[in-house]
Amino acid sequence: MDMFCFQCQETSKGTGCTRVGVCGKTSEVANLQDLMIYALKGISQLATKADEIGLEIEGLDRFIVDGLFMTITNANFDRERFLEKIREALVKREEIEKILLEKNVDLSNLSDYASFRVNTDDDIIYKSNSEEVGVLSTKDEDIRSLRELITYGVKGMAAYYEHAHNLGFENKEIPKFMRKALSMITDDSLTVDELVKLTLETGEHGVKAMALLDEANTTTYGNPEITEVNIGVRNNPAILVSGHDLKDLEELLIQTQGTGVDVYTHSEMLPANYYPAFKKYDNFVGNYGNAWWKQNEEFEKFNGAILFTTNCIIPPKESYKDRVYTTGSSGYPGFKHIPDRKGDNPKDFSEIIEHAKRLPVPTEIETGKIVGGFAHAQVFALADKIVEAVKNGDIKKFFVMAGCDGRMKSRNYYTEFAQALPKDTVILTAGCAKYRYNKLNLGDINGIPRVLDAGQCNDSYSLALIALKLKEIFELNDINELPIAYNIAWYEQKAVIVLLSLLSLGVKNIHLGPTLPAFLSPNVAKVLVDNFGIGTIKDVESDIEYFLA
Ligand code: SF4
Ligand code: SF3
Repeated sequence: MDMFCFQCQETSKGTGCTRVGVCGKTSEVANLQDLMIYALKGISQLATKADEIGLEIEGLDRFIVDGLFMTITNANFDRERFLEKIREALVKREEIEKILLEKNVDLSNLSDYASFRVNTDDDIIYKSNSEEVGVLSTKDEDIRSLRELITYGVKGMAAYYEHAHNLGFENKEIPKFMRKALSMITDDSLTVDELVKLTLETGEHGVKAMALLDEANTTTYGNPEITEVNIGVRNNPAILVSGHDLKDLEELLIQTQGTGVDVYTHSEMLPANYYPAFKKYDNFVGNYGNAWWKQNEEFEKFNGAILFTTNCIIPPKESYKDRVYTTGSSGYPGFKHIPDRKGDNPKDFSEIIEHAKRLPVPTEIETGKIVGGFAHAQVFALADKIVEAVKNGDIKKFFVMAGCDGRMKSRNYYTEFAQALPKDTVILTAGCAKYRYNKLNLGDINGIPRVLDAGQCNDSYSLALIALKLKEIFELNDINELPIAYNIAWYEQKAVIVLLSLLSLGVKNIHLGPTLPAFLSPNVAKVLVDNFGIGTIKDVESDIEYFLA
């Protein structure tokens, strides 16, 4: 075994990637990511000591959040960036140690997480390969399962927090919880019950992180509104923006004004089209293509420059790899990386803009429009209409089908499921899962589209707010009494925090597919089934029958 990773839905054989990632991650990078997490756990052990005496370590929140985000599936494949970040982690650790010693905190019994030393790159690689660093170092499979469930939830939380932080929004409680959780999962004395409790607490903080991001996005860019998004192309050179970071998109839109370069969204950046603040840019054309896993084909045809602000990156084809750029936590060896902001100054996108000018215009792959923008404020504005349709029986049920898309054939299920749903049902979606059914023209009910897209996976919070609002309007005691079924598709770790957040809000009977996570041990899966009614998908016909029963 050269590596071990089972954090995403496409893990090899449904059990774990052991030679190379199905995602294209090399064993070397996988092990460096493990060491990155290991170092962050050590930093968190020390930082929680600082938290206990009310000491704030400057820049630490950002450092941990960014380190976690870099290890999310398909975010960063760049060995050099991990080596650099691990070196920085050790410097950070020493800084914290020094501060704690000055305050006479006892550091005589530090764990290996908080005290391991590496001097050269060879040392780092050697350490990253050692048995104590990886996931399998926890021998008890239930403890391992809960530790990883919490780690992946915290990674998802970090992604949400980073976007909010980029817009100048903070809630110190969230990174403090991340440190506490990362530190607690290194504690061998914790029981399964205590870890289950920590898992639920992770969900509670997931809700807080999503609420913070929602506040950051809507305060900065306005509330998403119903929008027809163009999916065709114009005749100018262009940049295609993927990933989830709205601040990066905004700065790029400002810097491309008047340059003759158009900007399009790809995959999870599509919902940027729904924000009022971005509509004023006349070079912001619309969306090109589909979910992340189709990028090989679509980037080739786009012809222009491509910018990744976050996941999901897949190993590139020769035909386009020299015109791809990354920024933020994302990275890939050979792609140019656009450095972070310095203070209040925006990122400098001039190189990618100049590059785009020299490239051919995009090849049209489809024409027409898709409709979205049904985040909470827009849905609340339509509440009367929706409530009336529910009361008079025109809408019988809502299906939350949020989450991720992926390349496995079994995901055709979601297209077939959407097509087979009775005409008196409405799909509530968020995340790149939508690409399985957002171009199907499923019609409307009294003018309400049958697919309501709230936005990115990051906007799943909207779906929870919509459910809570309906509960209030219908004067119900329990969110589970609503005519809402949850059939969620997952792929990476942001979907894990969405799931834990929904559980913490009391949502039951969520179906998760196309398969249950490999990191759930049978006993941990049983806890989720017994307490929350979590299930997985079977086939379209019997699942629809089940949900409508
Ligand atoms: Fe395998 Fe997924 Fe881990 Fe990539 S992220 S190595 S595909 S489990
Ligand atoms: Fe998609 Fe990667 Fe998860 Fe943001 S972009 S939902 S998979």
